[in-house]
Amino acid sequence: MAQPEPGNPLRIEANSNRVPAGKLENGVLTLHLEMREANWYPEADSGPSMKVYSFAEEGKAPQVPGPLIRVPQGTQIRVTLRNLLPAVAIVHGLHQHPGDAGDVVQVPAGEAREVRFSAGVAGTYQYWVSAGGETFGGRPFKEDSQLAGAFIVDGPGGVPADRVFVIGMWRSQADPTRSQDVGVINGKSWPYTERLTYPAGETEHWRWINASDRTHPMHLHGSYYRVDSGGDGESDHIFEPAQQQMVVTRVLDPGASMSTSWTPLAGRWIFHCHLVAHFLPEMNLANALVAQPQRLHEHGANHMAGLVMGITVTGGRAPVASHGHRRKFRLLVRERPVANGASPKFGYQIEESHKLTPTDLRDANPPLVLERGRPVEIEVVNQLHEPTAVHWHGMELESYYDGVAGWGMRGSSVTPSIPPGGSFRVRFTPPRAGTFIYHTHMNDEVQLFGGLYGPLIVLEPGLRLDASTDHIVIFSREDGNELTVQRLLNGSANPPTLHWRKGQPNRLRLIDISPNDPAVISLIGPTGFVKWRAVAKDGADLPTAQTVMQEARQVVWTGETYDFEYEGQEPGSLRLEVENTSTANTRWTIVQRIEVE
Ligand SMILES: [Cu+2]
Repeated sequence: MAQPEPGNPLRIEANSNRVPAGKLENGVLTLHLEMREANWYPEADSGPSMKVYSFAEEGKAPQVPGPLIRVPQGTQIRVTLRNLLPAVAIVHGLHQHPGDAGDVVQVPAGEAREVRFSAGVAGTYQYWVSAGGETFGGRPFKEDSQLAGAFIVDGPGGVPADRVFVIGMWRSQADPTRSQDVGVINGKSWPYTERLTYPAGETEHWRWINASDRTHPMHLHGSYYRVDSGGDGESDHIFEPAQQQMVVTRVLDPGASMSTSWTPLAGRWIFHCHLVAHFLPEMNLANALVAQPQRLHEHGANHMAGLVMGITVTGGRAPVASHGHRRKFRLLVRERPVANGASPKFGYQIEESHKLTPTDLRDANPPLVLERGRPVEIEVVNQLHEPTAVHWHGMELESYYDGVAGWGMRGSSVTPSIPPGGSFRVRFTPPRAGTFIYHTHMNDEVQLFGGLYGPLIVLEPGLRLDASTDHIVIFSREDGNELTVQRLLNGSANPPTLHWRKGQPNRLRLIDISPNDPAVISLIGPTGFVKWRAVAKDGADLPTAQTVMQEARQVVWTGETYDFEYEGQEPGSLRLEVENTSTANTRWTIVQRIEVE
């Protein structure tokens, strides 16, 4: 058994989840696990470290995430659990799946236990431990937060060529008004997360497991990914082909898993949690461990930290079918006037044919309305006193224009941040019609809270956005201070009454581009929720089997868009309500009245 030298505690290795732990013989997996305190290096291997509780396979270095348990369906599993921690360890998930969340094993400090069970049904699961640290929603987030690992059961047909990624978070909460978190993917935080490299066009399979106490809307830049399964840790649901969704953002609640398929397009992409609090540059160990975290203004690839993966896809890109002249306009990034001492405010204006939209910067940012297949050149003009960058969220474009400064590339050119007074020409051809977002991808805690976001709508050629039937419902939140926070629906805390016509099909384009907040968006008539039909998710039309009529109530997380169709058959009053989820401490609601006439 590996023993730490006095004054030289064991070092935790990042676990890339490629090699299964234990010994598999004659249909039996034998695995000896220890739980012990050790030094964790979530950033560089030579960087700062902190003590956390971790799992080790006996005789080997401790790992974060814990050793990978991966077996064929039908395997018998024998695990010994030796607890070298100063607290009782309550071990979850080491049982047959589907399983019961209440089926746990308690291992007192200094003791060992053995569990024997059969693997159960094929799927993506996890095991995790609570060992006396603080918890949120039952999940630990402090010293015992990294005691978790992937548990994969493979179906008949062998081990597919996939990758397994475990999301972990350690949170200090030294200052409850700020997030002082260390977020890791397979044990490392950006820019130290594993770099993935793939050839274009070959489908890749991933399994993602959320072993943290927080929800993460996981967003892919540059193309869609398919969600093949979704699990809650105890059971895993494999979707029938007709029920698989193509998304750019999928929400992983604490304990949840997903398996995905992705056909990479050439370029340099990121896959990341869309919550600003989970990819801030401040999200590092040095900041997490102090009472007064420092605000950082990092540039290049270091303008992010935490839950970000970088992916390089080699090869060429097929051109998008296009028509018409390249439409050219300018997008001005400007400061909005604010009262002395107030947080800075920013806005976007479109300048096209010598006309500014909106003319008044205090108005909501303009929707960018583009045409499918029509090339566009947008000159982003930075009139701020700090660098900025614009991400075209959901758009399938070349990575150089994708807005991730210091990472996106074309040839040997790396996407620059746009300096104050500078500009950057973005070129792309939208390949599909749908509901997207444009927003800052730089210094988000200031710029996104300050207002740098807007709807990006792509229409079929020849159509125009008819505001009487096509309704953008964009939810956002401005200002980081809890006391002065403004939750906004279409840029307003008190949106004006809308007038719809009876019997007209209406399209509602739901967008959440708040920094960190889920929104429940619903359409309510005199007798409760009305019915609407789902038509698109993240800008991609749903396959017919998924375009179902349903109760008009949708949870939308940061970085998601949903399109619904509603046909008002009767005159009368409706309410469009945006509120937070019922699990939040403080409740808020924004109501917009709709008169159907
Ligand atoms: Cu997150």
